[in-house]
Amino acid sequence: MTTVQDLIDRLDAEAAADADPATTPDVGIIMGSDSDLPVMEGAYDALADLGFAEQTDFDDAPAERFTYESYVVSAHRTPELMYAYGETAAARGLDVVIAGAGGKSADLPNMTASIAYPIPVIGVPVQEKSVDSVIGMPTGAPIVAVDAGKSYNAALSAAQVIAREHDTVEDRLVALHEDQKAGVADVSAALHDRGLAGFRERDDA
Ligand code: RP5
Repeated sequence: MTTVQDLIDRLDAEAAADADPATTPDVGIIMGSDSDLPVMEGAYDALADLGFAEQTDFDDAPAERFTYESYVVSAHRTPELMYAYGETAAARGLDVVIAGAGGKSADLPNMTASIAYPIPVIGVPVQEKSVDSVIGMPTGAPIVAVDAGKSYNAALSAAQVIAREHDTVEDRLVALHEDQKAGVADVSAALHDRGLAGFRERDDA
């Protein structure tokens, strides 16, 4: 069984490895519990839509240039792991972290933002009641955050950060936006041209 100390040792070893940044995960996704996964899956979806691959082995990068990793890290149950993740983020080659947590004490995003600084952290309140604890940071302690449940947008924001250095990611963001525009136009025309009944039939098909 893997212990918290095993994971901390792993992160420390990876940080010390001085790996080529082209082979390290670009985005780190962390969440307070695996019960957050259904909400956090939007982030995985967006990164997949942008051609990012999941990296499950730090020492064996996928062929895709842009990658992400994910871990469960609980601010309250495994504070040592949260500290280690935030502290090693830069040395492990992460450019940006997406952190999601639920409940009223959703402290993983805000604490990770403080520990990983200046690596940007994008907070995802997993529930509506988590919004205040994610975004409520004091002056001088920044966090970027999305609305409750909007993990897809969190990943788009993460890609926007990476796109400042990588034209390929910028091009993919623009193409995704164009796809969304085309999708709205297609739906708009279908609703108008088929009328409500015809549109519903198309939806049922
Ligand atoms: C938070 O507590 C987690 O982010 C999760 O949203 C919530 C409940 O966690 P579990 O009790 O389901 O593990 O820290």
